[in-house]
Amino acid sequence: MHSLVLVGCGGAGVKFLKHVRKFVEATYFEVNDSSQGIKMDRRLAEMVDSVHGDMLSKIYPWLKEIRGEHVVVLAGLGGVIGTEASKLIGKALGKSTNLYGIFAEPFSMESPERKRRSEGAKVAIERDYRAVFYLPNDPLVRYYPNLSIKDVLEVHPVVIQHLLQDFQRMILKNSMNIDLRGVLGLGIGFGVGKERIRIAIEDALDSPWHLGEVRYAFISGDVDREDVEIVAREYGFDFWDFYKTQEYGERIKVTAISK
Ligand SMILES: Nc1nc2c(ncn2[C@@H]2O[C@H](COP(=O)(O)OP(=O)(O)OP(=O)(O)O)[C@@H](O)[C@H]2O)c(=O)[nH]1
Ligand SMILES: [Mg+2]
Repeated sequence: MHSLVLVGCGGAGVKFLKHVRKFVEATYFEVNDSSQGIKMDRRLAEMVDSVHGDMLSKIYPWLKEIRGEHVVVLAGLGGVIGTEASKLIGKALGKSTNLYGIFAEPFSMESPERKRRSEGAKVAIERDYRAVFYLPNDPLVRYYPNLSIKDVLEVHPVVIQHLLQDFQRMILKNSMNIDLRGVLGLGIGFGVGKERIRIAIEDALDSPWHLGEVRYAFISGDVDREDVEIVAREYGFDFWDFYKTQEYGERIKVTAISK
């Protein structure tokens, strides 16, 4: 298994990390303005844009602790700490590390300031990260009209958990077969019943977070690879893989990645 380093930045990032911890074995770092984990002073967070080169590790000495073959940063964009820490990690580690990001984007009903900060950060993030998944909050409200905002906020941690499980089990080891670069779209799906493989694929295709075309599918569950192959072949994915596990019970899980 590939070793992962997971970094949760800001309130949302730390929250996502707390959930993922129960499911994914990795080295964990929390970066926030609270006393737990790495403490990032708000004042120092606000000056990220003006610090460069050797000064980075002088002003933010904790950057040196974050090292690994594959580093994944989790955050919600739009606030100060999570946004600035994500940019900072990109600037400091992007050239030397396989750096991936999974970012929630703020609701448009939040302040325009948050939107501005989020949009500005995306430019820097896309320059410095190898691959990025944006999971905007807005489409979830349209997608799940019956969920309260509180419940909508709980979708992200679970989706991120599932993506990271597959990252470790199937995605990283197939990095020769998939083009894991740039801005990527995502869908997670589940299926039960007789047609559960197909239902899970359709569910993963039907996501508010896809972009372009769905290129890759990662399928897991308690079935035989041959049965998966029959269905997966019909969809003409550029690449797909299967991981046999009993942990989802009778459910089949599919992670679809688009580009
Ligand atoms: N989907 C989802 N989004 C969240 C959640 N919590 C926060 N966000 C989003 O993430 C953005 C950043 O929020 P935080 O992570 O709390 O902000 P921060 O990085 O701690 O920065 P400060 O506001 O300066 O404390 C918010 O504007 C929300 O849109 C969550 O639980 N789920
Ligand atoms: Mg905060």
